[in-house]
Amino acid sequence: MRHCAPVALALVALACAVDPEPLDFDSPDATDPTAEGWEEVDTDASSSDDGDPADDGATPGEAGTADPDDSADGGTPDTCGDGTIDASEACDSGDLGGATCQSMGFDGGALTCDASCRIDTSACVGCGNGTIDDGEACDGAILGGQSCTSVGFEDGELSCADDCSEVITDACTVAECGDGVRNGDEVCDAADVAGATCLSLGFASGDLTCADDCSELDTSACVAAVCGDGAQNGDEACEGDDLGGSDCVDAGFDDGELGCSGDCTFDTSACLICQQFGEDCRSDADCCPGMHCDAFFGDLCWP
Ligand SMILES: [Ca+2]
Ligand SMILES: [Ca+2]
Ligand SMILES: [Ca+2]
Ligand SMILES: [Ca+2]
Repeated sequence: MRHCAPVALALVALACAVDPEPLDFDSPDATDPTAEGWEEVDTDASSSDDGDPADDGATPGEAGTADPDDSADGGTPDTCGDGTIDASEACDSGDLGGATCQSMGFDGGALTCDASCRIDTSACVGCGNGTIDDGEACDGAILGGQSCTSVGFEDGELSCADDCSEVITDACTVAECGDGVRNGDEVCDAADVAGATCLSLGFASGDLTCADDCSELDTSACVAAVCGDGAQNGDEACEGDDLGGSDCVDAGFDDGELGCSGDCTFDTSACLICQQFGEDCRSDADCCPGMHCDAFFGDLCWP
């Protein structure tokens, strides 16, 4: 008997003296490896012995009878893996102390005991196991890829019902024109004009706003670009000295001075088609300003 070995001699005597007790395990009830069996054993252990030495058969249930004795001794360390549920253990190996997935609140599945003698519900099936089982809409934080937006809302936090039967949309929000946030099908909402400005829309200045029904941007307060307002804006290529950063090369020429006409289009009359540094030439006139046609270098434009 395992429980006899580790205890002190005197205790061995006691334990062994008590051993005959498990007679009860021979009865139909006692063969049940359930919590009831435990209680019976306790009672047995405290009662005097029946004087039945024939009952030393080492069944798993019987091994369990040693634990109450051990804890009473206070001298035997609990050992996870010995098949006996000690005081500090919720289970041991195949002995789950009568617990089942159902008793742990699940619908079914296989309850097991982990290597640290703790109940392992990972193979249980039902609400709360962190897996969406058949018949469940979700399970805890596991929403199966669903979100407020996927179920028809615009924003917010989707959650799962306590019984896993459905997702909870209480914290989801709907798009509403006037809430100041561009959501749903809205083009804009109040001051949220999707990053656009009067300038980005081709106007000279002004404040861009949003239509009351959020369906479109309101440019009524934008100031139209006018050729003559002193700035290159709107569809204008240029205005006055404001060439919008362009030069003759941008306009397709080799060099020269780009200008702006009175109608805000480019004036390229001072732009030049000419040979640039290192290009062939026949006379100085072929070369762009600042260079001459150098015979020494084989008739190439040269500074
Ligand atoms: Ca144990
Ligand atoms: Ca589940
Ligand atoms: Ca809105
Ligand atoms: Ca202008």
